[in-house]
Amino acid sequence: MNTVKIRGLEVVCRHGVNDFEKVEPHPFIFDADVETDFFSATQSDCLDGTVNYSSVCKLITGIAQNNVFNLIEKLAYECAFSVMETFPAVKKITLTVWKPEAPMKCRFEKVGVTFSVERETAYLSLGSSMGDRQGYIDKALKLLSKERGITVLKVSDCIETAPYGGVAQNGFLNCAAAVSVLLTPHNLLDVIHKIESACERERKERWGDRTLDIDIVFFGDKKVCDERLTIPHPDWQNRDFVKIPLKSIAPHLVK
Ligand code: A4P
Ligand code: MG
Repeated sequence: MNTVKIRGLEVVCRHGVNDFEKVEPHPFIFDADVETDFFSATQSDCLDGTVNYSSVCKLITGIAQNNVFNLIEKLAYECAFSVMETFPAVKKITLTVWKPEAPMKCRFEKVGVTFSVERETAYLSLGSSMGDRQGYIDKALKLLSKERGITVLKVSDCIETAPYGGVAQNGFLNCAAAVSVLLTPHNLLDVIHKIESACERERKERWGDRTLDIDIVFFGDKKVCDERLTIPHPDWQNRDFVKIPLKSIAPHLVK
């Protein structure tokens, strides 16, 4: 990956937890590493094949000037997310906000925060075996697409599947979805749990019947293994209810 670098972009604006900081403009300094594949621009010598640093600076300046936030964390998040949402060719941004005139009674050069956002394609497996199964899956896909930082790219057809694992009794409706995400795997899991709750999911027994279950099968080529999350999903290769829908939208992932 190649990097477009911005250093020392100064914007005079109004952010801070104190009331006077929201009134009196003061300087903020932005550094950004914008990762994108600009090889085609090296061949064409045209701006089309890269990310225009002037447009990125304009976007950051506008967000900083047109909002009033308490925290530089929030300012960094809004700027980083907006760059990712505005420039689809950006794979990752690492953005630092410095506040050289933070109101502190001590000598310091500057304080700041760094926030990173990376674009990944994740593959989800959705299943329902209770109530209005198609309704729950449709609602889940709608809620996913409403979430900031998630774009639903592709959805497979739903298939009827027999319960797997010996606990669930009902027939399942299963499908797979490809989503572009600007979230970490754990942030995506939190969103999934929120959507499962909105679809009346109750966790009574593991592998039991459920209104909605969403599993993260892949998250780019990242591997995760901790007490909350295992990616790739550990058992996906043994499950036709995952493999068949997944193969229809991402044949390269399933042999
Ligand atoms: N967790 C760990 N890794 C992941 C991941 N990659 N994606 C953790 C999502 N969650 C992950 O899940 C339990 C915990 O797993 C989560 O809190 C999360 O931190 P859960 O959804 O609460 O419980 P569960 O779904 O009963 O357990 P599990 O292990 O996720 O089971 P599966 O693999 O989802 O299997 N038969 C058919 N035909 N179709 C089905 O869709 N589904 C299951 C459930 C059984 N039989 C089925 C189907
Ligand atoms: Mg599950």
